[in-house]
Amino acid sequence: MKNPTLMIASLLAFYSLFSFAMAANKERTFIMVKPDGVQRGLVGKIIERFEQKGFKLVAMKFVWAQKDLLEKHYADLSSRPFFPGLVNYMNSGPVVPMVWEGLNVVKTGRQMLGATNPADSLPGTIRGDFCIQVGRNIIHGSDAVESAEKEIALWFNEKELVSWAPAAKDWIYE
Ligand code: DAT
Ligand code: MG
Repeated sequence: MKNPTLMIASLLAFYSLFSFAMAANKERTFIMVKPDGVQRGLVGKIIERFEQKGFKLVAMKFVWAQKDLLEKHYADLSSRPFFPGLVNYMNSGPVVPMVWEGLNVVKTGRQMLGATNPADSLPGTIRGDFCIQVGRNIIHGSDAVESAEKEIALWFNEKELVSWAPAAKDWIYE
């Protein structure tokens, strides 16, 4: 390629495509094992699903969440009749909030969780395999990139989001 302008333009195009792809791989979602998942000893199995898929763990903690945090987390549902019961259930024991990162992790994460009501969750999904009723559906996952950002900021501060490169990344992404 003899034309320097063309060469620079090609390099720029390559670089922007490359950084676009890299940014896509950095999508994040908020996943939380609910109190029933913790009490039933399913934390390890749930983490395993996300790990074995190839998603990257960015943050995790073990907390007994206060009601005001849970009310904020589920603020969109505050007018629903099941809201007080939902907050009580979420406050009935410790939970495991996590941040997972990867290509399309929000949508794929929701697919891995299965339908909200375990009666409709397909076998092979987390809810489909491990629970029976909507009020004991063991896991939360963000439903959109925007809600994921809000939820991550609600449960974690910037310093708790760990920056690291998994050794397997070049074997997960082409
Ligand atoms: P999801 O958790 O799949 O995002 P959601 O945001 O609509 O579902 O509701 C949050 C939680 O509230 C859900 O995981 C379980 C509970 N919930 C939802 N609908 C319910 C209902 N009709 N009766 C009882 N609990 C319900
Ligand atoms: Mg939801």
